[in-house]
Amino acid sequence: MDKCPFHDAFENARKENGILEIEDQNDPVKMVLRHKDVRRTAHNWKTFKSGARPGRIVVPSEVNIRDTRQIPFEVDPPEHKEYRSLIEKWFRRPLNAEYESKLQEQIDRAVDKVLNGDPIEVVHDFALPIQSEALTFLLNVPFNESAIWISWGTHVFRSSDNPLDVDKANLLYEYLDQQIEHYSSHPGEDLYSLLLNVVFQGRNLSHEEIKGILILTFAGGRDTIINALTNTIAYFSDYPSELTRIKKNPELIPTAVEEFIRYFSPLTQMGRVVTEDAEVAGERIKENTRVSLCWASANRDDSVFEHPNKVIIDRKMNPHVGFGFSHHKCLGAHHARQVLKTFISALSRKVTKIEALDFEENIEDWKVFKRKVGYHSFQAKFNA
Ligand code: EMZ
Repeated sequence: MDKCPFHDAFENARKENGILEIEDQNDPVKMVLRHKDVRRTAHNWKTFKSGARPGRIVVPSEVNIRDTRQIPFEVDPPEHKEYRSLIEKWFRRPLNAEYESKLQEQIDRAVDKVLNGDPIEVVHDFALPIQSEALTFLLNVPFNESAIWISWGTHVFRSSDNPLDVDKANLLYEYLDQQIEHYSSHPGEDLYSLLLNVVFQGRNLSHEEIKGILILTFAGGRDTIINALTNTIAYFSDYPSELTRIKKNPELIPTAVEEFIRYFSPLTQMGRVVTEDAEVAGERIKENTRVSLCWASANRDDSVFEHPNKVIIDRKMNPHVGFGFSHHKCLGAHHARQVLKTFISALSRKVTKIEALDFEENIEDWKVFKRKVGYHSFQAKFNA
């Protein structure tokens, strides 16, 4: 039985108007819902910019809780490309065989630990540690650092009672200030040292720029990966036969990963600020207002995906936008894909059955739409 479905929250609005407006801290957002419009709008950075006031393109807006610009995602071309090229090679390291085997060892160990038959809480005691431990490989810093990050919980700007938590954000900021300081006198083979030494427009990066890149590295791949891992568990608890199918046909893992990213769409949307009066999906959009690219809606567009509300793990054509689209496409995508692939591989090799016992859904509620992004908690039992 489908106990853990992820419904399409936008079907009617996408078919009827293609645009859905939400209120967000007196700075409304016109969400772009159709796959074609999302891609077109993402391409057009001159009219729909990312380099606005820091925090404004995020929904909910973070302008009231931070001043630091996250780089490269809050920067437009041509500077965007210059920043991105400094770190692109580093973010391709997850494709190396050595990185893959380190991940596999880590995730195999995590899965072995839950196989004793006792129920566990997946979000905090399984997905969060896996995400944080894997992040040590992306930064290439000591494994033990993950213990600190785990203590911050599932999101760096949100806590259970506050969606925009300044105190929490400051934990990360202070931590990064210390780390940048530390590595400036102890250079090594890590991401901090790389950033401290690169040359950008004939100079070194400033502390603030380095921090902006690191905040994004910590924040962007956190709740998104945690939700993707938990949701995958939820899916296999409903469809154990699909896990068996993958066990018999591990070559299905890459298409299964893409399909989960499409179906779960861990990031609902990302905003842009409009630089001149424009029109999207027949709707007039005024200068200096906000639009958003709704990845979650585009990924269920039936003019692009056949049976969009079904998980088809061997889906052939899958032009999903779960990692964004165009020049701002997710820099951490290689890492995220490897984590998910390794995770599914470990589950399929080691687990026969996942029993969902109890859970609390995490619903984004914007009044005009409600969307399930994952779980606040998920109790489950794993049988070897
Ligand atoms: C921002 C964003 C990046 C934002 C790709 O997404 O992730 C959100 O979780 C953060 O709150 O600041 O980093």
